[in-house]
Amino acid sequence: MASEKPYLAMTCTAPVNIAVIKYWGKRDEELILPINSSLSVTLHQDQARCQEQVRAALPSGYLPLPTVRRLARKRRSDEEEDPLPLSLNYKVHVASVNNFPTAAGLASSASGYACLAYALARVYGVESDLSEVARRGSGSACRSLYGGFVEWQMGEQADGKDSVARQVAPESHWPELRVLILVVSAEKKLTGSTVGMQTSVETSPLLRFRAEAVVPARMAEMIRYVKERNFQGFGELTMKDSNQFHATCLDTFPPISYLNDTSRRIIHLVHRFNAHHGQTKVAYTFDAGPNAVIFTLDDTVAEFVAAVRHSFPPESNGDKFLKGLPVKPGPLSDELKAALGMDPTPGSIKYIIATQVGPGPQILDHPHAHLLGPDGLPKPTV
Ligand code: 2P0
Repeated sequence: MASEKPYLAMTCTAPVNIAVIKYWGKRDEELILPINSSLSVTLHQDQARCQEQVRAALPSGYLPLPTVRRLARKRRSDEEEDPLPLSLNYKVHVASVNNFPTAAGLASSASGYACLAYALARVYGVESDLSEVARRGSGSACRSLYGGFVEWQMGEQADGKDSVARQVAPESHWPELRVLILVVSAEKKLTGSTVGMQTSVETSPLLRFRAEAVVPARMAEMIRYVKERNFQGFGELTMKDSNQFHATCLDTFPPISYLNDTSRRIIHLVHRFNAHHGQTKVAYTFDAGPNAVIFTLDDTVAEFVAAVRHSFPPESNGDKFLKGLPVKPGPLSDELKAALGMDPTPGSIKYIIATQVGPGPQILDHPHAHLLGPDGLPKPTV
């Protein structure tokens, strides 16, 4: 073993992001270039993040991401002297863990590839935009490179150089915004995103119409709502875009359906809740699965969680039903109960994760954060 050789190690974390204008469909499968731009909210890493350690050692072989190798080479040739004791021929070891349950249905590939791109770039001293590296792991991963509110511009160039993520507003921009993940089901989905969107591109005329005629205006509108912190506009457009994405799934042939009965009951609950208040106080969005992500403001969280508990009472885990940020027991008026007009379905929501908007990837430099042992293999706890 080449243990005398110096090596560099880096431990980083990257967040999960939730799209409010959805990405669905590629114009280039190889470069992972989308047919429309998309916009997401980065979730706080206290509740959902991927942590990875990348360790370069043991000369020979390859780097797993050709793009990083290319960027690193470019950087080397730009400099006269190489300050890093690192050869591009070193192998790398990668260890990766998530702090959120797989059952939460959150996009683990987005946080995982963003984390890998970020950590590799730190090890290899790459300082250029990492959108391309993360994107080529998983399209939506490029949006996890930034905190706050992030757009992935589809770009126009055939080589994808202008298909990049950029921050629209930082995580401090809208401190009242809250996110609730309603975990519905732990079942594995029938259709994966990559194959699902491929079939949609091939067969759905609605998806083409959406990409060409709907999303460009929606992107501009959504960016304006975020900048203005306009929850009415933000919430309504978030729900409409989620619904249109699921409509394109149904328009796909054979059809794809990611929502289940509980998802549809959540949609109903949100609309009844908003109708009772005479305004959009809560908004839902669903990705390629049945779990709901709810956006609301801090003054509405307690009442909405009470409405969810009333309509979807926990079966046996009452004390563990709510995870993440603390939520005070909320009031639920008889008028609101009556307005919801739903017979309770116990156990159909497994638990709720309460979180908020958060920052982009971080470097963890304390030794406890390391996932790989001195032999380059994962520590037993990983
Ligand atoms: C999104 N989704 O914008 C959309 C909404 C799911 C529904 O991005 O094939 O894992 O690796 O580029 O990024 C999920 O797709 O797919 C996704 P690939 P990805 O978040």
